[in-house]
Amino acid sequence: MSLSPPTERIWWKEKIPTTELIWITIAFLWGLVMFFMMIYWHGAGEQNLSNEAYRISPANFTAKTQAMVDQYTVREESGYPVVHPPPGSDVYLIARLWQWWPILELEKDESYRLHISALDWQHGFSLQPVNINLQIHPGYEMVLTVTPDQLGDYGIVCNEFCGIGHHTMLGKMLVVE
Ligand SMILES: [Cu+2]
Repeated sequence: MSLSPPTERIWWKEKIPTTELIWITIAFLWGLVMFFMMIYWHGAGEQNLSNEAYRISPANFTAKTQAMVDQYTVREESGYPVVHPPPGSDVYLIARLWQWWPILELEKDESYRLHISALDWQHGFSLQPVNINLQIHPGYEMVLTVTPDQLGDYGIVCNEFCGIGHHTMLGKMLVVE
């Protein structure tokens, strides 16, 4: 069966039925409410990350991360350097096939500038169990000001499918006194 044309030639000038008009009005008003709630929640909802993004080359990002690792590594854990940078400093985390590198050890109630970037392709940063999620792209760094307020070992999983080793892409972040 082929499509048949509307019976009325000027179909777009037909009167809108009352029930449809009511639904259009409700949907429009609700859309308006949600639009302003979006702005309100950004400040009061404590659910949106105020992250910044900058262009950076993978080589440049690697160099900055390596410099931090060279200077502040305190020990090793299963082949990964554990880095304890000074409070207030810039800390770097690399996402690549298939690891989060290095392990960052941060102090409780101190602020850091956390930079995250990918060296190869897209990965998803997901901090567990606090559920902080960011998309990580090569060529861009995500920068967050973080102040960890609870002690513990946090897991970092990749939640953006990135190939055969995706499920093994686990990292760690430590918050200590
Ligand atoms: Cu992945």
